[in-house]
Amino acid sequence: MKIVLLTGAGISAESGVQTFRGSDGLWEGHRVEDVASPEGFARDPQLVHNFYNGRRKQVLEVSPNPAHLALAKLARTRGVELMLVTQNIDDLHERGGSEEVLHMHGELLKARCNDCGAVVPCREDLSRASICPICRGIDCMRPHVVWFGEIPFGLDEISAAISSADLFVAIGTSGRVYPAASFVSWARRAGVRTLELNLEVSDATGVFHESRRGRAGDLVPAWVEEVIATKGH
Ligand code: BJW
Repeated sequence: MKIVLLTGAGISAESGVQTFRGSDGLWEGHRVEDVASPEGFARDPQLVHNFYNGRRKQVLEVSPNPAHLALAKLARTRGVELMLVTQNIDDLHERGGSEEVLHMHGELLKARCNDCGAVVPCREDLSRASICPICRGIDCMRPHVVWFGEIPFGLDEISAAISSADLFVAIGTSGRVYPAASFVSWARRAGVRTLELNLEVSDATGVFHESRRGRAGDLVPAWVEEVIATKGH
C-alpha cells in the first residue's frame, strides 16, 4: 500500500510549537507573510533573524508527541510504502523516529549562504554578523526555509509519489498555503483516495473523501493502528 502523508503545523501543536494561523495569527504584531518572505528579509533582516532565532530555541526545547511516533511506526510496517512530506521546519518527525522526511518548506536547523549557496547545520542564533563557514562571507546567511514567493523543495518527487499512491493523507494543515494546499486535488485527479486528520474544518476539507476531526495526538495513532491491522504483519 503506497501512502503519501502531508503534515502541517497542527501535528507539532501538542509538542508546544505554535501554529501559524491559530489565535491572532501574529508574531509580536507581525503577520507571517511579513516575516516569512524575501521582501521582509530585505526590509529588516535582523527582525526576520529574531523570528527564526526564537523559533529555533523553542524547537530545541520541545519533544515529539504520539502523532510523530505513530508515523515512524507506520513507516516501519511491512506492506506499507510511505512518503512523509512535511511543511514543518522543525525536526520532530526525525526525533520521533522517521528516517526519511521531505521538508518541502526547509529546515530550521540548517542555514544557507546567499553568496555561495552552501547549506550548513545551524543550532545557534543567526544575525547579520554571521559568517559563512564555507566561503567566509559576512552578512550572507539566512535560514534554510522556503518563504512566500520561493519554490518549495521536492515538488517533482511529491507529484510523482501522489500520482502513484493508493492513499493521500493530510494531517494538521489549514490548506491555506499553496502548492501544498493543492496536493489533495492532485490526488483526486489521479484517482487516489484522500483522508484529512485535523482539529478543525480546513480550507480544503470539502475536497477530501473523508475528514476526521480531533487532536493529532489522538487521531494519528488510532488511524495508524487501523492501517497496521489491515496491512501490517
Ligand atoms: C491541529 C492541532 C492539533 C491545530 N491536531 N490539528 C494567491 C492564490 C494562490 C496562491 C498564492 C496566491 N498568492 C500567492 C500565492 C502563493 C503562495 C501562497 O500560498 N500564498 C497564500 C497565503 C495564498 N505560496 C507560495 O508563495 C509558495 N511558493 C510558490 O507558490 O512558488 C511558486 C511555484 C510553486 C510551484 C511550482 C511553481 C511555482 C511558498 C510557500 C512557502 C510557505 N512558507 C511558510 C513559512 C516556512 C518557514 C517557516 O516555518 O517560517 O510555511 S508560511 C507557513 O504556512 C509555513 C507553513 O508550512 C505553511 C502552512 O501552514 P500550516 O502548516 O497549514 O499551519 P496553519 O497554522 O495554517 O494550520 C494549522 C492547522 O492545524 C489548522 O487547520 C488547525 O486546525 C490544525 N491544528 N492544532 C490537529 N492538535
